[in-house]
Amino acid sequence: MNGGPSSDASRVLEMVIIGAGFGGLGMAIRMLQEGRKDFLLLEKADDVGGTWRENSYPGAACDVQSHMYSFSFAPKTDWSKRYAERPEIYNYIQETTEKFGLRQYLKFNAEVVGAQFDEQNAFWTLNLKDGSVLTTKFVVLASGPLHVPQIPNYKGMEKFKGKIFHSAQWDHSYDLTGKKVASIGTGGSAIQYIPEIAPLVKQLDVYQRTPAWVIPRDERKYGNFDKALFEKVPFARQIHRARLYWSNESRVMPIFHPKIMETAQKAIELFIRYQVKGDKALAKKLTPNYVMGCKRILISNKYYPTFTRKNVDLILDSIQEFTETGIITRDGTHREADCVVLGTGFIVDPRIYMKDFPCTGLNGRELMNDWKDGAEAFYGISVAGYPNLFQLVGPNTALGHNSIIFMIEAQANYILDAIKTVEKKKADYLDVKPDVQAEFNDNVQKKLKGTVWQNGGCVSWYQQADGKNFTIWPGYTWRYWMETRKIKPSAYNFVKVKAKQA
Ligand code: N01
Repeated sequence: MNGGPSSDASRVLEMVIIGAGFGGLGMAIRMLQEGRKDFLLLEKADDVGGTWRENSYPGAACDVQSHMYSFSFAPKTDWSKRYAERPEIYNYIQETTEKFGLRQYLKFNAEVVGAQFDEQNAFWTLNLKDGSVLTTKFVVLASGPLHVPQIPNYKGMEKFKGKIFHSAQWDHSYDLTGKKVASIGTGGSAIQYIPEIAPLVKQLDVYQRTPAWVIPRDERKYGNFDKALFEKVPFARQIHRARLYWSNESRVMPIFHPKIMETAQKAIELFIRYQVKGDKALAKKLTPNYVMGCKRILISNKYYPTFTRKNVDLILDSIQEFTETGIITRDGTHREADCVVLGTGFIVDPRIYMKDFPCTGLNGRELMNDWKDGAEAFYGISVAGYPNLFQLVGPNTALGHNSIIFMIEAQANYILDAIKTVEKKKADYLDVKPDVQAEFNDNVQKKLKGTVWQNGGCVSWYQQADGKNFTIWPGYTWRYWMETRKIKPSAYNFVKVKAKQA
């Protein structure tokens, strides 16, 4: 920290934003754009970037188009490709951090381990891991839902003498060249690193529990003409962005009508067969038995062909146990491995990954207790009983079809409008009404019924253990944007502390 707003720790800040990924940085920029400088951006690591800092595995790339996967208020005109790879996105995040002068608001190695609302004084107290304490009027949780690696607990795993690491904790000091590698999982991360490491290793065994639907990726690069046009004619870039946006939105229709999706699947089944050079048996193993979209639809032109390599095996038998030198599957086969890569995803349910984060709201209520049946919020942003606390990419606001940056921008605008409304009403805090929140969530769940996200015939991380979908916004993002353009004052209680005490 270079001085900046935190110099006086005893002062109540206007806002503390937790997490310096796309969400936290976007919120911070919007605060500055509104002339609000009394905030801190806390980050548990030592750099910005969130998921794009952590996920450095070979082939890491985005499956949303570059011009959509960037802030509307921080345009980059010279994206190299339709779908950017991790280094370019990470650079964009760094450049945006500098461009908006965010460093002076950032505090690194600052992990928040607890939060309590002080009802008498209407501020939040935040406890940091190093023992320090901050007080703030508003809190924005921007820690993101995909940052705690899910590490499986197989019998005998501790015995394994080789190397094991998770895709989000890639050990770049370990050279995979010429090694026997076992890779577990076939989700968004694995389908990106598998084609990259296959040519390096001696043998790659891919353990697949459930196949993913992988559709073609648009590999086109932007030429110099496009880049110059986007630079010199901002309107041309806006039109391009709008075209990408609406083509993504058009996917919602089949999502609401799984029958339409089943028809689209036929084309992808042909794509799989073509990519594995007509090997019907292999294509069958790689073809999912659930409706496309039930799990995130992935994009790659390199994934399926990897399985035609002589040094790559696709293993469908489930893992029984680890040995000192490899993995035994249920059919009793032992396969040797020098290294095991866990492409096993993340713990997405906040009730699990936030269980050691006490968050105490009005009257001593605990967030994890209020969420015991599932995480819920109003538009994913406000939770009843937790005044002046907001979330980015909270419950039911992740997407299966478009750019999450769009949602983050809508949420940051909403939060700013909420703050302004508190000021306008000369209140000290706002708190969403419990019945409004409950009705909102009933509607979300009703809309999810019948969609591929809820009834696509798969088990996905969109759902909590009892099957309730707690992650996905069920529908068009323009609708979300329209509904969150302004806060609805009638949805909230506005409280003035002094008046209350009098
Ligand atoms: O994780 P996943 P990911 N034994 O949960 C399997 C985003 N992302 O890291 O389907 C055996 O998708 C699991 O099997 P199953 C994106 O939102 C974005 O790949 O549960 N297997 C699955 O195959 C994505 O969805 C980009 O049966 C086990 C895999 O591991 C999210 O991150 C790029 C297992 C996990 O897949 C997570 O992706 C990459 C076990 N015990 C990722 N546990 C962008 O481009 C799990 N599996 C923006």
